[in-house]
Amino acid sequence: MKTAFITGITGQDGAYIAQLLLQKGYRVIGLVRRSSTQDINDTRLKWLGISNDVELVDGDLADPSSLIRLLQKEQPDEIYNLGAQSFVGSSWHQPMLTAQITAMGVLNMLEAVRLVCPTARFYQASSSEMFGLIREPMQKETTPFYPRSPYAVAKLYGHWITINYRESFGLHASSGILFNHESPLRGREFVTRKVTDSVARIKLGLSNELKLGNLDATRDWGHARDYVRAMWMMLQQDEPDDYVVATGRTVSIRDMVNVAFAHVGLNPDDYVKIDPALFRPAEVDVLLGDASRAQEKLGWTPTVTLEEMIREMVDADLARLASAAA
Ligand code: GDR
Repeated sequence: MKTAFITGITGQDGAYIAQLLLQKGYRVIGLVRRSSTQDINDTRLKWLGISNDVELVDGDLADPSSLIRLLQKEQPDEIYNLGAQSFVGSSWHQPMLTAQITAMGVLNMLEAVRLVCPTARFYQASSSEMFGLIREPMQKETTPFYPRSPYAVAKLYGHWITINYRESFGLHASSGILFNHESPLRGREFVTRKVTDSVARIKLGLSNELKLGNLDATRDWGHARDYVRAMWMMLQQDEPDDYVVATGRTVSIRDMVNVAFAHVGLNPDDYVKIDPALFRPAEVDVLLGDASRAQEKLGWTPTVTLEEMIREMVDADLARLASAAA
């Protein structure tokens, strides 16, 4: 039986990759941060019905000794480094924390792997945000980067240190440059889930407005369940590499909002208000990925359209709110 070690297991991608690995017969270990004020947030693992099937262990990406101790004990075959301060908006308010976790946390993990289990396969969650002010109309692995937020700058460090450890020490370390990927498990701070949750509340009479920032930005949006499959496929290759994971279609925030409201038969003009406070100090206007390498080398293709995904998310939010009220 193979053992997988996942950082960020309580997040959207961590929960979905844990589910996929359990289905494939892995023993799944997840790193969690203890806090004196909160219980472990395992709502996503519970939602997928797998909270009793994974083993949660205490540690912190900011504490290298905890990582070394855990890898020594668990001796994983595969490591998925998904833990991060992952909200772009917050990275302007907490730039140093973002650097400590999203950048230095990667180095802490790589050092622990190099010292303790150098033959383990390592996945780094890189991000399309690294393309930022895009240098090519479609972004692929060789497109130059131009990060536009403290988050993206930190992710760029994580990306390059992963490549450097692969080249310096021969680690089987791969980096997935994932474009935006969403699902009913997405946090409410991200725009798709904020929209689907609000649309469900408005439909149920629990709210009557939705405040948003820049509606003109466009994103290449896929489904998280499809994207975690690409992560696993990367670690099954003989050779490590970097891969863009994207759908090849970009849609504006405005059009995504329209899909969500249309699904419940409401007009967004009656509810959406623009709030200048929600605009970012520097915006990523357009992202559009070219996932040819993932398609050719991994045989990976996305299976869910944006429209299908948004409708699934609205339905999930309607069901969740209805059961909370019951
Ligand atoms: P992003 O996702 O920054 O692309 O990063 P997010 O959903 O936060 O923003 C997408 C776009 O929507 C615009 N926007 C708003 N965004 C939020 N969150 N809230 C709003 O009210 C709002 N109004 C408009 C934003 O300005 C932006 O243009 C996500 C994260 O998951 C990263 O961790 C990941 O690396 C990348 O996707 C790929």
